[in-house]
Amino acid sequence: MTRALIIIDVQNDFTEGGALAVEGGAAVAGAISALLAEHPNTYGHIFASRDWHDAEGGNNGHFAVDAEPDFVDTWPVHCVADTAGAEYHAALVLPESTVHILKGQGQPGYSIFEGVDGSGEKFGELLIAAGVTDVDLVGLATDYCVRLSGLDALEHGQHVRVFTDLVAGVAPESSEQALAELAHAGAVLATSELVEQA
Ligand code: VGL
Repeated sequence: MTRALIIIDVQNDFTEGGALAVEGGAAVAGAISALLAEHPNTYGHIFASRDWHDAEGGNNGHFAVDAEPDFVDTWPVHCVADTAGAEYHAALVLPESTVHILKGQGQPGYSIFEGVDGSGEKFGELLIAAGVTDVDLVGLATDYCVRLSGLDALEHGQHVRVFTDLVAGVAPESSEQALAELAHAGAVLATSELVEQA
């Protein structure tokens, strides 16, 4: 069994004060860093994604252009590549070995499986190359990018645990639904206290 930690979109725009702030986002950033500090040797592989949208063109309908966002399919402008909003939250402290994944260039790109590393390698290929069989999923937002990343991971045959104390969502109801859907699809919902448990 080879387990990876997957950290979804812990970025300034998804945390308090950002363009698409998720309540509790900053706390999640700090709590993930605390987990990594307390368990520095648990994960041989750590992947962190960032939403990395184009400034122009609406990213294939993802940004509400000349309209109000509906906060389901269309969103305020957020996480534009190379802007402060797209940077990791300052409280997220990542080990040197972290593999950084970018997604959403010109498209919604909710799932980390739509992302690539700095050399353009697809995330799914990187997981396979690393021999990863099990993933622990944390980050933002529960009801969108965490949800779709988790469902994709299950489809790719991964054993998936979602640490429910290390995620935060856009809305309470859709976040609850997302966790229920993930559990139904085969994910284990756990708290990060179980980090050392196989
Ligand atoms: C996300 C809404 C819009 C996310 C991304 O990271 O969950 N949510 N774009």
